[in-house]
Amino acid sequence: MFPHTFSVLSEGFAADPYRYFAQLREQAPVHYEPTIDSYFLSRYEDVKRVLTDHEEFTTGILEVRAEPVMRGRVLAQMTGAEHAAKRGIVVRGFTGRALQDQMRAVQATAAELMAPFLPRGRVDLVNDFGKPFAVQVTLDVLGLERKDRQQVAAWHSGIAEFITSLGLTPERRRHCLECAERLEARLLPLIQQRRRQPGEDLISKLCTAEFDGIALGDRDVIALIINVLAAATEPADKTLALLFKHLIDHPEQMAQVRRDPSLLPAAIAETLRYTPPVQLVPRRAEQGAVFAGTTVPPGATVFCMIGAAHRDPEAFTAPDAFDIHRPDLGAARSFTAAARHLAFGTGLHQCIGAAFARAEIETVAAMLLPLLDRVRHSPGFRYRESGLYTRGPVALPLDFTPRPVP
Ligand code: 2IO
Repeated sequence: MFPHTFSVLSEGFAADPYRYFAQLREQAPVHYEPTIDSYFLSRYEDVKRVLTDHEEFTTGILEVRAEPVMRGRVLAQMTGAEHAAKRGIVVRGFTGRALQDQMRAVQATAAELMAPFLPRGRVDLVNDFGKPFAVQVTLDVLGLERKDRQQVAAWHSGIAEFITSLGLTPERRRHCLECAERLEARLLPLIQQRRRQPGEDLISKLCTAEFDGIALGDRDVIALIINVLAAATEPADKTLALLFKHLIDHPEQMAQVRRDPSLLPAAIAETLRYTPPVQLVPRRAEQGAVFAGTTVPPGATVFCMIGAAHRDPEAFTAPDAFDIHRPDLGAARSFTAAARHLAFGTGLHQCIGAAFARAEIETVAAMLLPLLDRVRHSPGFRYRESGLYTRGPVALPLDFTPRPVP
């Protein structure tokens, strides 16, 4: 039957894509999906090639997949001197002193959001904690007001839906574009104000920074803000919940991490390998290409299947095992350009927020682990994930030993 009746758009694949990855890599490593006219690559080697050969495989596809909701061009679409200069500006917003301040805000936010659940001994790590946490941290980084959280969360959902969907109805598309337009209208006066009176936040830095004599215009700033909003928010709650799920499901490794918190970066890196929250990365095959004997035509849309590549036995030994000690993880390099896993992509456009993401998840996990004593799945819970592009638990209800608010 496979691969003729197989579809990445099927209910079976949506329920558990991991069940299909081996067959895909072996029997349909270049899977064509006719209704969306796109090719899905599942082998590590092919995915790596697409992400590193910038001449053959470009980010041109983002003109249609991202630009309409980013309201301008994002870093991933740029190349050469412009890319280097503007990337430099954004990097400075996420390193050194800035990163230290951001992590202090992460701690304060995590403590505040978890407090009401501590005496109850029960929390849904996705819906009670992770989602508001992810949005709040992003607001703090950008310097947006806390009272806007619900509104920004709603706009974020629409924007994320646009970027991550494989086929939108015209109605949904209109809704997503409206979210982006409303957010843009909110941001414009704010940008004018920060240009006059800059603070310590990322928006102020984007407004005032110069790199090699290049400064950012309003269009650039808007697109970068919306990009940071989506990229910092969308995968964060998923990564945190997946980390806790895997550690709860592997009690021995949970005990080791509790005893020795210096293992946390490896546990986070292995979570990103085992279950990457961003499952798909799109590119355009400019001249066409041949993968594993299958030809992809010029101009074709190809999706790199990060989750499938991470389970490729050619790349990782015993890939279906969660093991924070695996020697081929390269834990020390996992949040750098030398990472073996591809959860942050690789090559020229590798995630600019990788170090921030690591610090954020490490900070919140190091805080929560001692607070959530004997943490376990709530009785009767049936685990479910959703999302083909970004993917994570629908919910993660946990029980733990109740305690007074510290
Ligand atoms: C708009 C899927 C949220 C990014 C794109 C250029 C977004 C870009 C990504 C990740 C996560 C998103 N692509 N971050 O895959 O900035």
